[in-house]
Amino acid sequence: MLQGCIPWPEDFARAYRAKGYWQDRTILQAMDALADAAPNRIAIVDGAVRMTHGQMQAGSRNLAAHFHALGLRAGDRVVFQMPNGAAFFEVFLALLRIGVIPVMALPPHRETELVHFARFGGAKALFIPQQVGAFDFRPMAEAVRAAAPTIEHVFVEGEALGAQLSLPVLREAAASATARESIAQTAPDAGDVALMLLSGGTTALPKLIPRTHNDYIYNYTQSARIAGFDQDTVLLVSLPLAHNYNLGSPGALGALSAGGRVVVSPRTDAASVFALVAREKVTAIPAAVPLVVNWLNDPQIAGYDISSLKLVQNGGARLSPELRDRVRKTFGCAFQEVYGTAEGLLNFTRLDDDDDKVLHSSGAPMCADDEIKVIDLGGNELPDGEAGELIVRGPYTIRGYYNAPEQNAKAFTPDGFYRMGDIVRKRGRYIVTEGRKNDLINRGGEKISTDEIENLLLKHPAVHGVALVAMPDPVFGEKACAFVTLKAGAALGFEEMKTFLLDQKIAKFKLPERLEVLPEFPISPAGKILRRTLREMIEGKLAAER
Ligand code: DBH
Repeated sequence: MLQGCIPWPEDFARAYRAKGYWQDRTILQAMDALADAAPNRIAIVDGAVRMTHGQMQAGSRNLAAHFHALGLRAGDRVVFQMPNGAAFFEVFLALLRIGVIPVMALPPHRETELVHFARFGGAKALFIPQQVGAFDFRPMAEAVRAAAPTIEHVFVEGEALGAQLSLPVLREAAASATARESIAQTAPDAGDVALMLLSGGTTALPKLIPRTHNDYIYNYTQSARIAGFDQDTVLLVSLPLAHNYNLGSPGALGALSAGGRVVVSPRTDAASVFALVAREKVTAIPAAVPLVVNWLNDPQIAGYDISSLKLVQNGGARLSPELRDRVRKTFGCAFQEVYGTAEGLLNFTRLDDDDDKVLHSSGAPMCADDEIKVIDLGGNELPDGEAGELIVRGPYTIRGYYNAPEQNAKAFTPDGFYRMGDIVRKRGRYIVTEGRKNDLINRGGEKISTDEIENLLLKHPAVHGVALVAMPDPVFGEKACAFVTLKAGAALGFEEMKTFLLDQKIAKFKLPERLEVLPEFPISPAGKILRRTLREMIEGKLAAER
């Protein structure tokens, strides 16, 4: 395994193989098998492009030969910031073909993050879009190259600047016979690192998560089984493909592995998404809280035939029971809550679960050998029903971040459990999330679950979105401050909020002691609300008022 990565202990690896979770196949072998079996089957629909498995295979072979001729070798890392689209898959497979490890950056990442990934990963190349919206990535790439001298090549999905290389130009040029020969010799091992995902931490720069072929294939094939994917699956992806949720939980790779296809939506608004659902007969959509809220409140949906839709999933942050039920009724499909992490563990509500589980839980682990425990601050395991931190070990949960011994000492227990950082309760194998470990507000000893109050505030007719954060207080240490966004034309005052919450019969100490109305939330590249930014905002405001 790549130096700087922590493998599973031998006895665990043996057991995971014996139980069939690890099949000693690479992602590339799995994708090539699909292409060999059905070269004319459509894999990716991206605007007017309908790319078959055969085309994707041939295109990725040619690009792999070019990359190899340019000096990229097995075990090298590259920063991969490809935009959502057909080219994303072709380039991704080309890299896997020669054992090059893509570090999966997200489209909103900019110079600071990319320099961090490039330096930290010792990256040899950078893959970027030419332009997204008004932003030209090419000058930024030069700044990254200047700050991270390991970068030898910048590949642009579009026109190249200066010494940069244009992917469309490479695509058009047939690689030399020698280059093609040499890539036929490179066969990565299934125990090797296939890709690196980014940790979702919103409090620091992301850490790199090495995922092996063995564990990641299990990740997307098992989650595809649990989502009921098959060869008729048409998955619409509108969120970043580089994110574990959309890539492999089950996401695009899960849909392809089941024999289905992926439709890429360039936009997330209801009209764009549902027009594509109607046109492409989409059966499944991985969604997230802000999208669900917008779609449910958009009257345009009524104008589209979305009868093909069988499943809408929610991942990234918990969706309230009310909205889960509205998804089922409004879209006429099943709902699945996905609670997972790029570090590994994935929990799903099952398609045949009763309403109590589908509406109120965060699902159960997808693997019988996901060892989950809920622990207290002293590390002691808690009984069912008690709230504590979730920790996990299993066949697709990493044992350590890449090159990060100090963070690993904090993020993993000595016996190899990954600390999820979430406060949860267990009900048998089912998990109910309560909030982040650090999102609990401690008001002079009284703990306030941000999730609980947020869900209550979401019921207010004026409220569109809400985030409860801790604000410093000289007496209590911390108090709760409610940041909200409002529905168009609506208003909400502090007293009205308090009365509304008190009417829900909750303990008074849980009441937010300040209300801040925002036009929109600051969000991370993965679409999560940046609570740390909100905390800094309120700290700044309080300091200015003193
Ligand atoms: O929040 C996440 O990071 C996440 C959520 C659902 C995730 O990584 C996943 C599924 O794979």
